[in-house]
Amino acid sequence: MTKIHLDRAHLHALYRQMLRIRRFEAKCVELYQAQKIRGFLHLYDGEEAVAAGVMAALDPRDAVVATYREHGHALAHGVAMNAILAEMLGKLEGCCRGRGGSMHLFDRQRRFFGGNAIVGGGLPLAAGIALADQRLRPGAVTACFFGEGAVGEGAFHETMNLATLWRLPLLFVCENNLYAMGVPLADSESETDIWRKAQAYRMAAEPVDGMDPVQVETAAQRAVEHLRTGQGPYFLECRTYRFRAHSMFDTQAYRSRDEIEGWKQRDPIERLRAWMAGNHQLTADESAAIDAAIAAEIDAALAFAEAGTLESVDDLERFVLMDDVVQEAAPCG
Ligand SMILES: Cc1ncc(C[n+]2csc(CCOP(=O)(O)OP(=O)(O)O)c2C)c(N)n1
Repeated sequence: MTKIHLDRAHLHALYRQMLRIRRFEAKCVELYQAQKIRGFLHLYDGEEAVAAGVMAALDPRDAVVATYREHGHALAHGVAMNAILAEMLGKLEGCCRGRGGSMHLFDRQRRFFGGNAIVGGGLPLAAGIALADQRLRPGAVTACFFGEGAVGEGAFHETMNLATLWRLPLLFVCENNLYAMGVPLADSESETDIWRKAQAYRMAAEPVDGMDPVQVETAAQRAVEHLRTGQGPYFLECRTYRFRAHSMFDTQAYRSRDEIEGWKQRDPIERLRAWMAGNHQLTADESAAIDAAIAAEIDAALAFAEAGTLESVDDLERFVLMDDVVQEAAPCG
């Protein structure tokens, strides 16, 4: 049976990771409003328990594929905050030389394979990575995160089918936040218990409270044990909610203030903080120290990103042809 060690240090690590993501994104909002971050910006507020909980069950040999709402996944899988923020500011020092931006974070050495702007686009990629790992890195797992909006895509069903057929070490993590942009789940899906779709593909699957990092991690540990022992793919439907707009501009006419406020009562960060404080697991001093460490990390990342360089226009055609990529890319981690 899967057990996680809920000692003080582990609880603090889960809390710190979620808060780090939340505060990092709050800084991104400021930078966006100051027009230092351009383009789209999709925030993960409210959903942090999913990335923090799943990543706590993974280790560095494992691969991660995510969506355009992926700052938290990249941070939690070990991509450096410096490189992420520099990327978002379009600087050469960014994890994709400033060419990817917010939606396309990528770090081959950390095995973080995007950042994907196409809904459902990460799923077939994840299947390919899992297939390669099945042969080249036995025991490694690929975790693929996607929204419930992706489950109407053909690529979702094709990937599910092949994952079971080939017993791929692939962890499907559906982040069901109830809305695909402005479309409520019940208006687009005949089966709103998303995890049940996996049963049609004979895949192990379960729904999870995505507002609770401990429950997410426990389920993810169960899944990873199953995957590492070659028992085929696993599907987690993490039920969660985004507290903010889909992207930076969205009137949110599709949901009520009461609904948003109701979900905010279940804020994963605040709930864990209150539980730890009430159970002698977090003192005021410890909480202040976590706050200060996160603030210092963000300040340092911002200084690094702002001091970075914009790519020269002369380099515009580099990395367009495969020869440049092969010759100049860093060795695979
Ligand atoms: C193939 C494709 N179709 C449409 C879009 C436009 N689009 C961007 S985000 C989005 C909603 C996706 O919702 P969901 O998968 O639930 O993820 P969430 O944004 O809620 O995290 C859509 C339709 C797209 N990016 N790709």
